[in-house]
Amino acid sequence: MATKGFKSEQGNGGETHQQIPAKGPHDGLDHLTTNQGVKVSDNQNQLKAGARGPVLLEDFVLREKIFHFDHERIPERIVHARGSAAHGYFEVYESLADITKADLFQRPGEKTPVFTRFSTVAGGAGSVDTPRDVRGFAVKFYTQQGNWDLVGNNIPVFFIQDAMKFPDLVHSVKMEADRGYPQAASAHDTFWDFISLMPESTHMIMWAMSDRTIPRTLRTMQGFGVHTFRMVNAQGKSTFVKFHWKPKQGNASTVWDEAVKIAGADPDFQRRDLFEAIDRGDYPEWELGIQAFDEAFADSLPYDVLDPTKIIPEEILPVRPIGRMVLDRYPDNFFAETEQVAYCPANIVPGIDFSNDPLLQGRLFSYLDTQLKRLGSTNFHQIPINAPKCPVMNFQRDGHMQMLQPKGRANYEPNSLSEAGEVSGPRECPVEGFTSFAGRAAEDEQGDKLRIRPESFADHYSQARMFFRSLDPAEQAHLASALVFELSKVGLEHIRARMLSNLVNVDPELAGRVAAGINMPLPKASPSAAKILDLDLSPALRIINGPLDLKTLEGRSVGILIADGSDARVVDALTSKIGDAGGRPILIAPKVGGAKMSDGSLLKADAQLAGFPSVLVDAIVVALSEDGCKALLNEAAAVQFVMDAFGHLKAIGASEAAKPLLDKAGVKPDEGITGLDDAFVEAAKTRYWDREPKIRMLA
Ligand code: HDE
Repeated sequence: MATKGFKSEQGNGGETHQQIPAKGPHDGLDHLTTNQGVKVSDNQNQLKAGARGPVLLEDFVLREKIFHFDHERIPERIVHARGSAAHGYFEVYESLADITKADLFQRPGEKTPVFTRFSTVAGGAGSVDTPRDVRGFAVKFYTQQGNWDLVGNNIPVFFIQDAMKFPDLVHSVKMEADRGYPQAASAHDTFWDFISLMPESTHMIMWAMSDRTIPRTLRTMQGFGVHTFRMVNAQGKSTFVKFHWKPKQGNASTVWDEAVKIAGADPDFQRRDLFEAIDRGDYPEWELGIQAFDEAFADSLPYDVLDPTKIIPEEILPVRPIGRMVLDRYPDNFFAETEQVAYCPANIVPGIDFSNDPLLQGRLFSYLDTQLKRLGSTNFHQIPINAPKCPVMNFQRDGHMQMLQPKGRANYEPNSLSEAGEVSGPRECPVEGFTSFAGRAAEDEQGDKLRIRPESFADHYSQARMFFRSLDPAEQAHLASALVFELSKVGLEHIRARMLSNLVNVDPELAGRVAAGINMPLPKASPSAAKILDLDLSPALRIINGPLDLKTLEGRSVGILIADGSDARVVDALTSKIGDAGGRPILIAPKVGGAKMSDGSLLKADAQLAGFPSVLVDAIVVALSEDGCKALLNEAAAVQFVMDAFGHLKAIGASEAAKPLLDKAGVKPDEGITGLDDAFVEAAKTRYWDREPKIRMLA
């Protein structure tokens, strides 16, 4: 059968193509090309022998396109695979010349560009944003002296004290080896088996089970450098430092049920939030602070500052603010920037140095190694997102994907290849070049080769106890309930029992609550390698009623439920008041096209009710007429909208006519339940923790 072919206006999208104006060589339009720069005439059809005939191998346009597509993925990060990032700047407040010679800290007001990536740890790159998990908080400072990476977390301590245990920790938390689940969750046997056998993880477990690991947004979490680092000044004097990032937006977390529901409603909730905040000019900001101290202070503490399972409470050593970071630009391309960025704790600049923290020392090896695996070439530093913004000059050459074309003969040093017989090319700089802090090794910092932990790392429980006892009672209940939830997912009873024994060391009352929650007898305390101390409490560790629990609408969102018959004037007035208070009103209606208001006008909605549950906002307004309410009483999404807002302890402002819906959703009056007036705008600035014991059986 002879079939005539038709040219590329046909096929899928053929009609659209017909509408595109014909392009000629000088028409000023951008033309598709191959990667060799050859213009492509037809991007719809393979090259065939006849209209219905076989495809020809010589179709280099097709083969190049498919070849490139086939190789689009690179290995995802083994940990911290799922992340979101943004560009911005760091601005230093005052000169820190007294403690560091690092160039970025010398001139007040000077700005240094940064690229910051936030991540979860356990899940794959395609996992959800809101599992219970630690968050990575990695900042690349592109300083004039080279890149400095502060690769931290949103929790100031870590699970383990020695890099030797990291692969074991990560294997235990990732999906189980035989069954391939659960993804992005610590609530399973292998994790708790490992944890219960590693008492050094107990302090971190307190943080991991607290509200810190279910942050509301990336903008509302703290960051920490975790390890003790050093700053070194021009005179060579070293000061120990711990780094802290404090969000200007305040600290805010979700409740667990909410985090779980967000995962279904919007798996990209936190990534979207970061993008949208930057997009509307509400730039997220953090203050960088340091706890600076000397050896004598370190020696005075009842724990070791080289032990990454310990903090120095702010009440003992206040955090000195040194600058601020503003994130004001979302990446142009997710893969090129967020995926290819390569952080490395070994990237430091003159004026900053390491401590002997054995976990930090292990990390110094790992990251470079992982970059080679992921990015496939030793030249990954040439990728724009990784490239320093200061000159890079050396005699390193060649390698996969070399982007540079060095000129001349000299590719070694020393040389005498210049015409005058002098060295050609860059040379070392003893004055400004990086020199490691030499220090003087203490007795226990030298000696025989040993695989040993210092005795000063032996206390695994005192700070865990301090953390738990410092929390607000509502947070303590969340923490205990999280332990109950996680251990309830553990099948092997001996693991649960062993974990309970460790918890007795933290706080017998906590252990009792958890034991009751899983209905198991409370075992005896597990042996402790060191005496457990009752350290002074640190209220600065709280989220709820803590120093960063800002009662504010700034940067927060309010979902306003409207339907046919809603009062346009009331909705309008409330919308402006929410906006005036810095909040973001989001109109939600049964149909996205909008609702017909009582005055006959059509008010367009931002979101459709069935696709926008109240977990996606920080407070809700139910602005319904009698008829509107009556109609929505038969809409499960409306009942659930209100029920969840109540259950997640959010403020609810409602019209009189909406009362039947509130009743159906089980809403009981309290301080957070208001009318549609100014009282709502005030109420929406916080959550109602007192409501919780009335609606949820917490441990
Ligand atoms: Fe990491 N970690 N880590 N880590 N880590 C990685 O590097 C590693 C640790 C942290 O957004 C990997 O490029 C070891 C502590 C963040 O790209 C890998 C040890 C802290 C990120 C690696 C630790 C972190 C990573 C995987 C124990 C908080 C994501 C991909 C010795 C202070 C950075 C990569 C980003 C990523 C190794 C412990 C934070 C495999 C061996 C402690 C925020 O190299």
